[in-house]
Order: sequence, then C-alpha cells, then structure tokens
Amino acid sequence: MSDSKRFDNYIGGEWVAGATYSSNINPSDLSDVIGEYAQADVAQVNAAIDAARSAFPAWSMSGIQARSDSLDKVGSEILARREELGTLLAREEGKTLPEAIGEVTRAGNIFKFFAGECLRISGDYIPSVRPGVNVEVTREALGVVGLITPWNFPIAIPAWKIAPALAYGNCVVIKPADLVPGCAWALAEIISRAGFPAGVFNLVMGSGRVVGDVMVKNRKVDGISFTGSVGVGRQIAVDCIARQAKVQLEMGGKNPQVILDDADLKQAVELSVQSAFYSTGQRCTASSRFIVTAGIHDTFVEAMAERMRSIKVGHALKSGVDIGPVVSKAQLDQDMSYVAIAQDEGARLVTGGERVTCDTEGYFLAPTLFADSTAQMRISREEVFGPVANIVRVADYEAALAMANDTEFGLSAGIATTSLKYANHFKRHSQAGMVMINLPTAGVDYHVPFGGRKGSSYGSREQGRYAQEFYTVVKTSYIGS
Ligand code: UN1
Repeated sequence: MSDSKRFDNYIGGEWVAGATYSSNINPSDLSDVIGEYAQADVAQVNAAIDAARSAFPAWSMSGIQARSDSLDKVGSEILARREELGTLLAREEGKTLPEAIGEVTRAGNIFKFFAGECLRISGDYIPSVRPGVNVEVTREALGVVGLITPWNFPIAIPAWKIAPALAYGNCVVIKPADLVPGCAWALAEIISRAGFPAGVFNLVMGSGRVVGDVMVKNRKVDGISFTGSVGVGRQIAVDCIARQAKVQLEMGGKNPQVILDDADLKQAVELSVQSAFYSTGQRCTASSRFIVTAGIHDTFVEAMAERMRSIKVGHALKSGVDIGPVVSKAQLDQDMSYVAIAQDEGARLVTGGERVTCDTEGYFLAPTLFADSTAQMRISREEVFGPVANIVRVADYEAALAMANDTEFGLSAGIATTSLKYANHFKRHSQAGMVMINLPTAGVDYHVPFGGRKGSSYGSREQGRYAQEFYTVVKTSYIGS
C-alpha cells in the first residue's frame, strides 16, 4: 500500500517543492506510508504571504458572483469525491470511514454554504443625527489571513476557515497540522482548479515552530485563526496582540455531561458513549466528565460498562469498527499517562485503560471509563484528548450545575434529562458556548456559530454567518450632500 509520492506546497498559484519532506503515516497501520509531504522553510512561508498580499487588492474588490461560483465548485467536487477523500482522511487521522465520510460531507457543505453567504454580504444605511447627512456601515475584507488547523478534523476545520475567508474577499495562507497534511493538500488541489486567481489561496505545510511562527509574526498577515492546544493558542494571542493583528482561537475543553435521575437511561448511555469515545475521543467538543446525580449513578455506571464492552476498536478502514486508533505515539503516551494519573489519584477504573492488539500495528486504545472520581482530581480538570472519561457522583441538579461550570474551559456542555425545567435552567446557566440537551456534546452543525467561553476560545465565533465577524472589518461612511 505504501507509495512515496511527493506532495508539494502551493504558493502564488504554483506547486513548489518543500525545503524538506516528511512522511504521513497511517495510525491504524504504521507500515502504511500515505506519502511524503513538503515542509516549508521560512523563505517559503514569507513567499506565500507576499503572494497573498499581492493578490489582495484585486481579489478584495472582485465580483461576488465569480467568488460564489468558485466556492460552489469546490463544494461540489468535495461532495462528489466524498468516499475517496473520506478514505484518505480515515487513513491519515484514524477516525472510522463512516465518520471520515461524514466529515468530508461537512466540508463540502461548508463551501456550498459560503458560496451563498458571499451573495448576502450586507450593511446598514442609517440617517445621521445631522440633517442632510446619511451613514453607511459596510463590511470589507480583513486582508491576508493565516489559518492554522489541528489534526483531529483534517478537512472540516480547514474548510470552515478557508471558505468564509475567501467568501468575504480575503487572501489565505494555510498551515495544516503536520500529522495530517493529506486532506489539506487534496483540498488545496481542488481549490487550485476552481478559478481563484494566483496568490488568493496558498498552502504551506510544516511544523508550527517554523511555519506557524512566521505566519503569526509577519506583519503582512492581518489576522490569525487558530484551532489547537491551549498552550500554543495563548502564545499566538500574545504575539498577535503585540502587533495588533486580529486573532481568533479555538482551544481545549473539559466538557461536562450532566445525567439527572430523570434521564432516559438508554438515551443517556448512547449519547455519552458517542460524545466521549467516538472519533477516539479526539474532539475538543468531546465530553470527558460525566456528572451524575445519586439516584441514577450506579445504574448509569453499570449500563455504561456494559455498553462499552460492545465497542469495537480497530483499523479505521475496516467495516464494523466503532473506534479507530489514537492519532500518534505522542498522543497515546499522553492518554496512557492520564490513565495512570487517574489511578494514582484514587479513581476506580471501570473498563478499558489498556492498549488493544489488532492485525496491524497501530495506536489502539480501549475506551476507558473511571468512576468514584472527584471534581478536584486532574482527570476531572485537564483535557486528555483521547477515549478517556470519568464519572463524578453528585447529590442533585444544583450540585451538578455548579460542578459543570467549575472548570477553566467552556466549549460545550450537555444535560440528559426529561425535565423541561432543568433543561431550560441548564441552558441559561451553563457557562459554555454550546449547550446540548439530550444530545452528545460533540457533533455540531455547519451553518450555525461554533465556539466557547472562558479558556476554550478567544475572539469572535466561527461558522455560519457569524464567521463574518472575524473575516471582515467594519467601515462607517458619512455621506453629505
Ligand atoms: C464537532 O464536534 O462536530 O477541534 C466539531 C475540535 C472542534 C470541532 C468539533 N474544533 O474538535
């Protein structure tokens, strides 16, 4: 299966060889090399930024019909190739094929959505307080945007940053995650044939330390949209604010899933398994803290243990597999270190906690659940980013709500209940950007705002029409006579 095809960077409308190359390896089968992907050096990143800068004046004034047509073309091709791109995604990232095809479909739909959105850019026309004067409030493109995307959604997150950026007239330099450049490269190749002028879209692959750092610090980049870890995100914010660049960050979560006594048990177990363990728990929206009221606690722990024993872990491309491998050795080590930490802290291992052996050598980990944990334990406070979750018992709804909010994060929060009163109260009082009632905390729509509060996010929302907040700047014009 291994081939050594080389995949280059895309700069100023040309495919450009990398300074070096790095192997893209399948985490379900370490003998499967997907290809050799270019690593840009500092000069290439600067060249991509210059190309974007040169293309910006014409592109930002370009007609919206042509922009819409190109975005629509990209969306149609992604959707037409969803099986093939889904297979590539499952192969490089390790989510199962159905999940990967779902993600590709989401990416295609995002391009379609923004093909429509760029025809709906609107403003306000307001009478001035001075007679005879009128005021116009309009939106203009931000400029050159640097997009830095994570490994866990190799095509959907690039899509939800690239599509609005282009729709609102910006030029793009994107750096996909070093672990999963394949889908971003495939997307770049589709974009390269969709009719965008040279320099409007640029792909520079490589490490955050080299490529990301140049993008964040180069004064010709007007804004950075980043999804990734808290540590990197906070440093990007510092660097961007120091030079007054716009910044948008989506980072970690420690998303609570509250289960109340009156929950439908079967539904609560299904949504909990889905949001904690599917996609190998590698979603910033995954729930990893189950906060369960006393009356249902023991039944819930028992039902989760039983349901989890039926989950099949294996090669992401094999049919019947529910959960693929962890993405990398480093991530597997981190997951296993939290299994040890939770045990040292005194949490009780209900199920999982060990590696799974398959026909191929890969980073397989059994979905892992701890019970008898407390809110102060590290397993309750720190993001693991793997198929590892824990359960905390609480007396009642009020204690559950307080514990759900007792976190430095605030991305997504869920409640399972049949009570309208508690559902409504939770919706209003949860300190998260997204609240899910009788639904998994992960798995969001593509046409509505996405983002969190507190340590999870910074800057304006992504997705839906709210994306325009980041990708445009507002101009107020006064028109006299
Ligand atoms: C989802 O739950 O459908 O990195 C999307 C992440 C998020 C995306 C989650 N930015 O996991």
